[in-house]
Amino acid sequence: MAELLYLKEAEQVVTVAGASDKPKVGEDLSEIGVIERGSVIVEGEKIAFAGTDADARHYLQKRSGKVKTIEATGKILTPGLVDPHTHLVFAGSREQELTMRLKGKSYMSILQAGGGILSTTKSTRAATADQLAHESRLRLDRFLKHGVTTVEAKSGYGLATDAELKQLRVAQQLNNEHPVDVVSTFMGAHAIPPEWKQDPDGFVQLVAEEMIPQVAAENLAEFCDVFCEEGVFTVAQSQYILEEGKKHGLKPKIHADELVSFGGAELAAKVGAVSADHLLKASPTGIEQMAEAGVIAVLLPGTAFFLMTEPANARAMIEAGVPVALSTDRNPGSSPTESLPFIMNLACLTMKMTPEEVLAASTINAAHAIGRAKDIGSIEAGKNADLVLFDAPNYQTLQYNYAVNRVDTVMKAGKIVVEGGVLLEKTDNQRCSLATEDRGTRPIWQK
Ligand code: IZC
Ligand code: ZN
Repeated sequence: MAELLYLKEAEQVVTVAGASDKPKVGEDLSEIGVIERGSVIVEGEKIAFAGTDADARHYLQKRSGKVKTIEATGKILTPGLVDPHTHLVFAGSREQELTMRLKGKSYMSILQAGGGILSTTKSTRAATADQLAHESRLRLDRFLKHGVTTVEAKSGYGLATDAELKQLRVAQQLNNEHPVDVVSTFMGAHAIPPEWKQDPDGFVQLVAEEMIPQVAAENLAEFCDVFCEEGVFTVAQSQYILEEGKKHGLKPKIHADELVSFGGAELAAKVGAVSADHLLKASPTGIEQMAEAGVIAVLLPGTAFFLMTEPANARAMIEAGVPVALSTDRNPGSSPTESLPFIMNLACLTMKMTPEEVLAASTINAAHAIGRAKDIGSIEAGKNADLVLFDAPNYQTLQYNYAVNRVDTVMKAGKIVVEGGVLLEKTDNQRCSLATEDRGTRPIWQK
């Protein structure tokens, strides 16, 4: 019989329980099910029990076999954090764009001049699958050290069939190899590549007629996403791609209303998207329609912070009854961070979400945004034992002591993978531990 793991007497266990069927909305977003002096018992890969420590001791009396105890005194226990929007798999670096933006250039003007997404596309096309896997593994390690146990990962730096498939195969490989679970999204419609600049509709057709069927046939993605934005893909092009994706079993997601109000939120409601992401400029009508259609708003306050713009109106969305989730948007141009806890800080400090709301938005609602709420996102018997022990006396401290990583222990599927803030197993054995992004635009082998 499997040994039981007894996470004993945390100051608080934040369960976020009771919302596995539907994401949390409105006032319910603040109901995070805190158990004071709580304990959790893990059996194999699953949570067997969550409750007060007194009840945990009763539970253990009825069980035979070995029990390993992990003292949680002085710490709080939460579900493993879930990041529902990343551009994980890429090569290259764009740190020079920060200086360009500081000097007044906009994100979109850099893209239109052939930089931005197109710069990352160039380096990603040139990289081998092994290089991409190596670089992305390092990012997954950093996610894990920040308490993130599941991430979504988009393609969209290939922008040609083979290169898109290469990115998605790497994401699938990482899902199999790395402790962090990786849920894949196909995003061939991320930008118009240079070779299609004169014929954007031709590229849209390529995405719909060639890429989507191959991605679906190889089972390489669960979702289909589009960068629906002025100067990138129109509402009509986005709708066409998302509808074609649906025909092949890919559930729609949308990069919506990030830079200008463009009808992205409305389109999300119309196509029945699982989520609409960004929404900095979403219209009041769009927000209303999302609430009616049950589209999850994945908010990315780190992107607004890094692009030095106003964040999304989270309060209006919560009041309208839109389910809200949070994410890093990890990518090399507009949000180069793996710290979901810092994004949670920004959600509080720049969007006025409360500590309770950010916890629900980064766990159960984020799990809903990637179709995983039956298995992860809350601490309940039967769910996967993806858990984080934070070195904090209460959950409010995670937002109060901002920009500090208080992750002590991370458990993934019942196995301890981070202890004392340190990753227990090296996931990558390559000699050079730097990704091209960490090396900067002049790779060290060229110096
Ligand atoms: O590489 O700039 N917004 N896509 C849409 C991104 C940001 C990623 C990037
Ligand atoms: Zn994105």
